[in-house]
Amino acid sequence: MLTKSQIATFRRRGCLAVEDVVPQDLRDAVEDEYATVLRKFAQAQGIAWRGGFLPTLRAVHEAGVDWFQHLDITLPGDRIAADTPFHYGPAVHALLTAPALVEIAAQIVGPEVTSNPIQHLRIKPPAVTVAEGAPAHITHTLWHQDRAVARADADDTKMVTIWVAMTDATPENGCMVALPLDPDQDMLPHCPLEQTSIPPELLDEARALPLPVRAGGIVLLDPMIPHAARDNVTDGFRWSFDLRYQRTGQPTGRAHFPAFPVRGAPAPDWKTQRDAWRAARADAAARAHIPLHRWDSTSPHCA
Ligand SMILES: O=C(O)CCC(=O)C(=O)O
Ligand SMILES: [Fe+2]
Repeated sequence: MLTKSQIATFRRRGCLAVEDVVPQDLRDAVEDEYATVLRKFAQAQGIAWRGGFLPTLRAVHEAGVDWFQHLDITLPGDRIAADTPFHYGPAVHALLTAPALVEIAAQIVGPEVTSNPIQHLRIKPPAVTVAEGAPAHITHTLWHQDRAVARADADDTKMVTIWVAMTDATPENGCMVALPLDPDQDMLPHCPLEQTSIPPELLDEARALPLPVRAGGIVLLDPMIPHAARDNVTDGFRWSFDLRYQRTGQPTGRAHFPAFPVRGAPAPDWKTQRDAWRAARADAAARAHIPLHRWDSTSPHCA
Protein backbone atom coordinates (compact mmCIF):
# COMPACT_ATOMS: atom_id res chain seq x y z
CA MET A 1 0.00 0.00 0.00
CA LEU A 2 1.07 3.58 -0.55
CA THR A 3 1.42 5.99 2.34
CA LYS A 4 -0.56 9.25 2.31
CA SER A 5 2.58 11.14 1.45
CA GLN A 6 3.39 8.77 -1.46
CA ILE A 7 -0.12 9.30 -2.82
CA ALA A 8 0.30 13.07 -2.50
CA THR A 9 3.67 12.94 -4.29
CA PHE A 10 2.22 10.80 -7.05
CA ARG A 11 -0.70 13.17 -7.52
CA ARG A 12 1.62 16.18 -7.64
CA ARG A 13 4.36 14.81 -9.90
CA GLY A 14 2.49 12.15 -11.88
CA CYS A 15 5.19 9.56 -11.19
CA LEU A 16 6.54 7.65 -8.23
CA ALA A 17 9.09 4.89 -7.75
CA VAL A 18 8.27 2.45 -4.92
CA GLU A 19 10.72 -0.25 -3.79
CA ASP A 20 9.92 -3.80 -2.62
CA VAL A 21 6.38 -4.25 -3.92
CA VAL A 22 6.39 -7.52 -5.90
CA PRO A 23 7.49 -10.44 -3.71
CA GLN A 24 10.53 -12.48 -4.70
CA ASP A 25 8.55 -15.76 -4.91
CA LEU A 26 6.16 -14.26 -7.45
CA ARG A 27 9.03 -12.90 -9.54
CA ASP A 28 10.69 -16.33 -9.35
CA ALA A 29 7.47 -17.97 -10.56
CA VAL A 30 7.29 -15.57 -13.50
CA GLU A 31 10.93 -16.22 -14.38
CA ASP A 32 10.42 -20.02 -14.13
CA GLU A 33 7.39 -19.78 -16.41
CA TYR A 34 9.37 -17.77 -18.94
CA ALA A 35 12.21 -20.28 -18.69
CA THR A 36 9.80 -23.04 -19.71
CA VAL A 37 8.50 -21.03 -22.66
CA LEU A 38 11.99 -20.07 -23.79
CA ARG A 39 13.40 -23.57 -23.41
CA LYS A 40 10.94 -24.80 -26.03
CA PHE A 41 11.42 -21.80 -28.27
CA ALA A 42 15.23 -22.03 -28.15
CA GLN A 43 15.12 -25.75 -28.79
CA ALA A 44 13.00 -25.18 -31.90
CA GLN A 45 15.69 -22.79 -33.11
CA GLY A 46 18.46 -25.29 -32.36
CA ILE A 47 19.87 -23.10 -29.57
CA ALA A 48 21.11 -24.86 -26.44
CA TRP A 49 19.85 -24.01 -22.95
CA ARG A 50 22.37 -21.82 -21.12
CA GLY A 51 21.33 -22.63 -17.57
CA GLY A 52 18.82 -19.82 -17.08
CA PHE A 53 16.25 -17.58 -18.73
CA LEU A 54 18.31 -14.45 -19.39
CA PRO A 55 21.51 -16.26 -20.47
CA THR A 56 19.48 -18.35 -22.93
CA LEU A 57 17.60 -15.31 -24.15
CA ARG A 58 20.95 -13.63 -24.76
CA ALA A 59 22.01 -16.59 -26.94
CA VAL A 60 18.71 -16.45 -28.86
CA HIS A 61 19.05 -12.69 -29.29
CA GLU A 62 22.66 -12.93 -30.42
CA ALA A 63 21.66 -15.56 -32.96
CA GLY A 64 19.44 -12.89 -34.57
CA VAL A 65 16.18 -14.71 -33.82
CA ASP A 66 13.10 -12.49 -33.43
CA TRP A 67 11.99 -13.46 -29.92
CA PHE A 68 9.94 -10.55 -28.63
CA GLN A 69 6.41 -11.44 -29.70
CA HIS A 70 6.77 -15.03 -28.44
CA LEU A 71 7.27 -13.68 -24.95
CA ASP A 72 4.99 -10.64 -24.86
CA ILE A 73 1.81 -10.91 -22.80
CA THR A 74 -0.31 -9.21 -25.42
CA LEU A 75 -0.92 -9.06 -29.14
CA PRO A 76 0.92 -6.59 -31.37
CA GLY A 77 -0.37 -3.29 -32.72
CA ASP A 78 0.29 -4.15 -36.32
CA ARG A 79 -1.41 -6.95 -38.17
CA ILE A 80 -2.55 -9.88 -36.07
CA ALA A 81 -2.61 -13.35 -37.66
CA ALA A 82 -4.43 -16.46 -36.43
CA ASP A 83 -1.07 -17.80 -35.21
CA THR A 84 0.56 -14.61 -33.87
CA PRO A 85 2.37 -15.83 -30.76
CA PHE A 86 2.02 -14.39 -27.25
CA HIS A 87 2.51 -15.76 -23.77
CA TYR A 88 -0.19 -15.82 -21.10
CA GLY A 89 0.36 -18.33 -18.31
CA PRO A 90 -0.52 -18.84 -14.64
CA ALA A 91 2.46 -16.90 -13.29
CA VAL A 92 1.82 -13.94 -15.60
CA HIS A 93 -1.82 -14.01 -14.47
CA ALA A 94 -0.68 -14.15 -10.83
CA LEU A 95 1.46 -11.07 -11.46
CA LEU A 96 -1.41 -9.13 -13.07
CA THR A 97 -3.71 -10.01 -10.16
CA ALA A 98 -1.08 -9.69 -7.38
CA PRO A 99 -2.70 -8.10 -4.30
CA ALA A 100 0.40 -5.92 -3.85
CA LEU A 101 -0.25 -4.27 -7.23
CA VAL A 102 -4.02 -4.34 -7.21
CA GLU A 103 -4.28 -2.65 -3.78
CA ILE A 104 -1.99 0.17 -4.96
CA ALA A 105 -4.02 0.52 -8.16
CA ALA A 106 -7.19 0.79 -6.02
CA GLN A 107 -5.65 3.64 -4.03
CA ILE A 108 -5.34 5.56 -7.29
CA VAL A 109 -8.31 4.57 -9.47
CA GLY A 110 -10.86 3.58 -6.80
CA PRO A 111 -12.05 0.29 -5.31
CA GLU A 112 -13.35 -1.39 -8.48
CA VAL A 113 -10.26 -2.19 -10.54
CA THR A 114 -9.88 -3.70 -14.00
CA SER A 115 -6.69 -4.99 -15.61
CA ASN A 116 -6.41 -2.92 -18.79
CA PRO A 117 -5.14 -4.93 -21.78
CA ILE A 118 -2.59 -2.28 -22.85
CA GLN A 119 0.36 -3.95 -21.19
CA HIS A 120 3.65 -5.43 -22.22
CA LEU A 121 6.62 -7.47 -21.32
CA ARG A 122 9.75 -5.42 -21.93
CA ILE A 123 13.16 -6.95 -22.11
CA LYS A 124 15.84 -4.57 -23.29
CA PRO A 125 19.11 -6.12 -24.39
CA PRO A 126 22.30 -4.04 -24.33
CA ALA A 127 21.86 -1.29 -26.94
CA VAL A 128 25.02 -2.29 -28.82
CA THR A 129 23.41 -5.67 -29.61
CA VAL A 130 20.15 -4.19 -30.92
CA ALA A 131 19.88 -3.72 -34.67
CA GLU A 132 18.84 -0.41 -36.23
CA GLY A 133 15.05 -0.32 -36.64
CA ALA A 134 14.41 -2.96 -33.94
CA PRO A 135 10.90 -2.81 -32.41
CA ALA A 136 10.21 -0.28 -29.66
CA HIS A 137 9.85 -2.95 -27.03
CA ILE A 138 13.48 -4.00 -27.16
CA THR A 139 15.15 -0.65 -27.70
CA HIS A 140 14.95 2.77 -25.99
CA THR A 141 11.41 4.07 -25.54
CA LEU A 142 10.79 7.49 -27.07
CA TRP A 143 8.87 10.18 -25.16
CA HIS A 144 5.15 9.59 -24.97
CA GLN A 145 2.08 9.91 -22.73
CA ASP A 146 0.27 6.63 -22.03
CA ARG A 147 -3.09 8.32 -22.66
CA ALA A 148 -1.93 8.90 -26.22
CA VAL A 149 -1.13 5.28 -27.01
CA ALA A 150 -4.72 4.28 -26.22
CA ARG A 151 -7.66 5.19 -28.39
CA ALA A 152 -9.63 8.36 -27.65
CA ASP A 153 -12.60 6.51 -26.14
CA ALA A 154 -10.48 6.07 -22.98
CA ASP A 155 -9.47 9.73 -22.63
CA ASP A 156 -11.59 10.12 -19.49
CA THR A 157 -10.87 6.69 -18.03
CA LYS A 158 -9.28 6.74 -14.60
CA MET A 159 -6.11 4.76 -15.24
CA VAL A 160 -2.62 4.17 -13.88
CA THR A 161 0.45 2.50 -15.33
CA ILE A 162 2.34 0.21 -12.97
CA TRP A 163 5.78 -0.54 -14.36
CA VAL A 164 7.28 -3.58 -12.62
CA ALA A 165 11.05 -4.08 -12.42
CA MET A 166 12.10 -7.74 -12.83
CA THR A 167 15.78 -6.73 -12.84
CA ASP A 168 17.24 -3.63 -11.18
CA ALA A 169 16.45 -0.61 -13.34
CA THR A 170 19.17 2.03 -13.36
CA PRO A 171 19.95 5.17 -15.37
CA GLU A 172 22.58 3.09 -17.18
CA ASN A 173 20.31 0.23 -18.25
CA GLY A 174 17.40 2.46 -19.25
CA CYS A 175 15.17 2.97 -16.22
CA MET A 176 12.07 5.07 -16.78
CA VAL A 177 12.58 8.82 -17.00
CA ALA A 178 9.67 11.27 -16.73
CA LEU A 179 8.96 14.99 -16.95
CA PRO A 180 7.19 16.06 -13.75
CA LEU A 181 3.54 16.57 -14.56
CA ASP A 182 2.25 20.11 -15.06
CA PRO A 183 -1.04 20.52 -13.17
CA ASP A 184 -2.76 21.48 -16.43
CA GLN A 185 -0.86 19.05 -18.64
CA ASP A 186 -2.53 18.71 -22.04
CA MET A 187 -2.17 15.83 -24.37
CA LEU A 188 0.81 16.61 -26.58
CA PRO A 189 0.85 15.73 -30.27
CA HIS A 190 2.37 12.33 -31.01
CA CYS A 191 3.80 11.06 -34.27
CA PRO A 192 3.54 7.45 -35.36
CA LEU A 193 7.05 7.23 -36.78
CA GLU A 194 9.73 4.86 -35.45
CA GLN A 195 7.52 4.74 -32.33
CA THR A 196 4.40 6.68 -31.36
CA SER A 197 6.17 9.59 -29.71
CA ILE A 198 6.17 13.30 -28.91
CA PRO A 199 8.28 15.46 -31.24
CA PRO A 200 11.44 16.32 -29.18
CA GLU A 201 11.09 20.08 -29.73
CA LEU A 202 7.91 20.03 -27.61
CA LEU A 203 9.78 18.71 -24.54
CA ASP A 204 12.35 20.10 -22.12
CA GLU A 205 14.39 16.93 -21.65
CA ALA A 206 16.74 18.72 -19.24
CA ARG A 207 13.93 18.52 -16.63
CA ALA A 208 13.67 14.73 -16.94
CA LEU A 209 13.59 12.85 -13.67
CA PRO A 210 15.17 9.36 -13.62
CA LEU A 211 13.08 6.72 -11.80
CA PRO A 212 15.49 3.92 -10.87
CA VAL A 213 14.12 0.99 -8.83
CA ARG A 214 15.51 -2.35 -7.73
CA ALA A 215 14.03 -5.65 -8.92
CA GLY A 216 10.63 -6.02 -7.26
CA GLY A 217 10.09 -2.28 -7.21
CA ILE A 218 7.51 -0.45 -9.31
CA VAL A 219 7.11 2.89 -11.03
CA LEU A 220 3.66 4.47 -11.07
CA LEU A 221 2.86 6.73 -14.00
CA ASP A 222 -0.09 9.04 -14.52
CA PRO A 223 -1.54 8.56 -18.03
CA MET A 224 -0.71 12.20 -18.90
CA ILE A 225 2.94 12.24 -17.80
CA PRO A 226 5.51 12.37 -20.61
CA HIS A 227 7.99 9.53 -20.07
CA ALA A 228 10.68 7.58 -21.89
CA ALA A 229 13.48 5.07 -21.36
CA ARG A 230 16.95 5.70 -22.70
CA ASP A 231 19.33 3.19 -24.24
CA ASN A 232 20.53 0.31 -22.11
CA VAL A 233 24.27 1.02 -22.17
CA THR A 234 25.17 -1.81 -19.78
CA ASP A 235 26.20 -5.33 -20.69
CA GLY A 236 23.11 -6.91 -19.07
CA PHE A 237 19.43 -7.20 -19.98
CA ARG A 238 16.84 -4.86 -18.43
CA TRP A 239 13.57 -6.71 -17.78
CA SER A 240 10.24 -5.18 -16.79
CA PHE A 241 6.51 -5.42 -17.36
CA ASP A 242 4.33 -2.42 -17.91
CA LEU A 243 0.86 -3.08 -16.57
CA ARG A 244 -2.16 -0.83 -16.56
CA TYR A 245 -5.10 -0.72 -14.19
CA GLN A 246 -8.26 1.31 -14.51
CA ARG A 247 -11.62 1.94 -12.95
CA THR A 248 -13.99 -0.92 -13.83
CA GLY A 249 -16.72 -0.09 -16.33
CA GLN A 250 -14.85 2.68 -18.16
CA PRO A 251 -13.52 2.25 -21.72
CA THR A 252 -10.12 0.57 -22.00
CA GLY A 253 -8.91 2.35 -25.13
CA ARG A 254 -8.45 -1.02 -26.80
CA ALA A 255 -11.91 -2.55 -26.94
CA HIS A 256 -10.77 -5.41 -29.19
CA PHE A 257 -8.45 -6.78 -26.46
CA PRO A 258 -9.75 -8.49 -23.28
CA ALA A 259 -9.82 -6.63 -19.96
CA PHE A 260 -10.82 -8.35 -16.71
CA PRO A 261 -11.74 -7.33 -13.14
CA VAL A 262 -9.05 -7.72 -10.48
CA ARG A 263 -10.83 -6.06 -7.55
CA GLY A 264 -14.48 -5.57 -6.62
CA ALA A 265 -15.61 -8.50 -8.78
CA PRO A 266 -14.20 -12.01 -9.17
CA ALA A 267 -11.23 -12.29 -11.55
CA PRO A 268 -11.34 -15.10 -14.13
CA ASP A 269 -8.79 -17.90 -13.78
CA TRP A 270 -5.69 -17.77 -15.94
CA LYS A 271 -6.98 -20.20 -18.58
CA THR A 272 -10.17 -18.22 -19.09
CA GLN A 273 -8.13 -15.07 -19.58
CA ARG A 274 -5.68 -16.82 -21.92
CA ASP A 275 -8.63 -18.11 -23.94
CA ALA A 276 -10.05 -14.58 -24.10
CA TRP A 277 -6.76 -13.49 -25.69
CA ARG A 278 -6.93 -16.40 -28.13
CA ALA A 279 -10.48 -15.43 -29.08
CA ALA A 280 -9.42 -11.78 -29.52
CA ARG A 281 -6.61 -12.99 -31.77
CA ALA A 282 -8.95 -15.08 -33.91
CA ASP A 283 -11.34 -12.12 -34.25
CA ALA A 284 -8.59 -9.66 -35.11
CA ALA A 285 -7.08 -12.02 -37.68
CA ALA A 286 -10.43 -12.39 -39.42
CA ARG A 287 -11.26 -8.71 -39.88
CA ALA A 288 -9.80 -5.39 -40.97
CA HIS A 289 -6.89 -4.03 -38.94
CA ILE A 290 -7.92 -1.83 -35.99
CA PRO A 291 -5.41 1.00 -35.42
CA LEU A 292 -4.22 1.22 -31.82
CA HIS A 293 -4.14 4.99 -31.61
CA ARG A 294 -5.36 8.21 -33.20
CA TRP A 295 -2.16 9.76 -34.63
CA ASP A 296 -1.44 10.57 -38.24
CA SER A 297 2.10 10.64 -39.56
CA THR A 298 1.21 13.31 -42.10
CA SER A 299 0.34 15.91 -39.44
CA PRO A 300 2.56 19.07 -39.52
CA HIS A 301 4.16 18.09 -36.14
CA CYS A 302 5.62 15.00 -37.73
CA ALA A 303 7.50 16.65 -40.59
O1 LIG B 1 9.77 0.11 -20.29
C1 LIG B 1 9.79 0.96 -21.17
O2 LIG B 1 10.81 1.23 -21.81
C2 LIG B 1 8.57 1.75 -21.50
C3 LIG B 1 7.45 1.52 -20.58
C4 LIG B 1 6.33 2.47 -20.76
O3 LIG B 1 6.30 3.34 -21.58
C5 LIG B 1 5.19 2.33 -19.85
O4 LIG B 1 5.27 1.54 -18.90
O5 LIG B 1 4.18 3.02 -20.07
FE1 LIG C 1 4.43 4.39 -21.51
